[in-house]
Amino acid sequence: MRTSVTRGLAGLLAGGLAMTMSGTAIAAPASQLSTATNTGTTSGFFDRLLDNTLGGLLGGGYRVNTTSDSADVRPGDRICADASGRCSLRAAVQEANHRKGATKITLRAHTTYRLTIAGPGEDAAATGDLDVIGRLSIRGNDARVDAGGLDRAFDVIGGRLDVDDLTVTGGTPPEGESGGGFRSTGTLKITDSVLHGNVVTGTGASGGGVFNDQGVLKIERSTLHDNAATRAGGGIEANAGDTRLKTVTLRANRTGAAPGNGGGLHVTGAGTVTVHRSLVEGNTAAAEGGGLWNSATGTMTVTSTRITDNSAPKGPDVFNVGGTFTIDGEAVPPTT
Ligand SMILES: [Ca+2]
Ligand SMILES: [Ca+2]
Repeated sequence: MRTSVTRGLAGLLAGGLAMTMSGTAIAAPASQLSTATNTGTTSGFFDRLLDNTLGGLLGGGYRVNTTSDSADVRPGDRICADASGRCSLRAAVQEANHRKGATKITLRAHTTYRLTIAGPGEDAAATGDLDVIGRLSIRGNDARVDAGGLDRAFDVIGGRLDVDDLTVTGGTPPEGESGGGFRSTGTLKITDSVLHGNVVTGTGASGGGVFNDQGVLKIERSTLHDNAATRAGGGIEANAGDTRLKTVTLRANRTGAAPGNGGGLHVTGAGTVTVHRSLVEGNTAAAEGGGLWNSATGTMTVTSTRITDNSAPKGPDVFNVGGTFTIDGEAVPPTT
């Protein structure tokens, strides 16, 4: 806040416009007012101010206005601003993590946001993946987040993330880590989105698209295609927890070769998985369950879903170790 006020006063002295909100002077530096290309017009600037300063202060959320991958200069002051005063996706996530309530982040339509700040193994969204500790929703407007192979895209650490109308690609965490696009120990909901080209490698690496680590995962009206994992769950790995898919396409995801189970989706331990009105097609596993793989203690309930053209040496479409696995009410016996 202090930074903002200082910058504001500087702007005032330089001839910028100012306004007052709750006794705090918020000024528009002249340099920003005159930057027509990126800020639009004076009213564009104030739109941005309303979105990212007042919006942040009042709880209205943040509108991302730069494709730069840049950190917030002062996380926790409620103002989404990198060093150049712009609100990046990373800065918005950092601010959202400091808020108690839910925060809405809106992306520019049809725009690619590429993560460029290396540094995996960091959990405050400052480097590498975008860590979600608070509660936030991202309205993608058909935008795209490309993790650029530096790390996974999103890491939900006990928080809640709702993602809508977003493509997530290029996620690759360090070797041996799970969750290429998303890793979640919290609550993750993905709607009207596409996950493709996310890859996890190395021993134990599972969930090329999504790794639900004992959390709650809901995916609706979305497609996961061409994601890959070394261990299991080319599309999705459910490590226990609760996983619900509705109107989801799992296509051409793959696992291999250690051990290489569950090309489309794999559940480990006593997880609950429901798959409704979906398509599981053309996924590949190096060993078992090209489409869906259920554990000895897992409960997998599949309804009104087409499972076709998947491939694996054992159980090309589905593989059941011995848990409760039903397809349209019919029990799937343990695969031998
Ligand atoms: Ca800030
Ligand atoms: Ca991180």
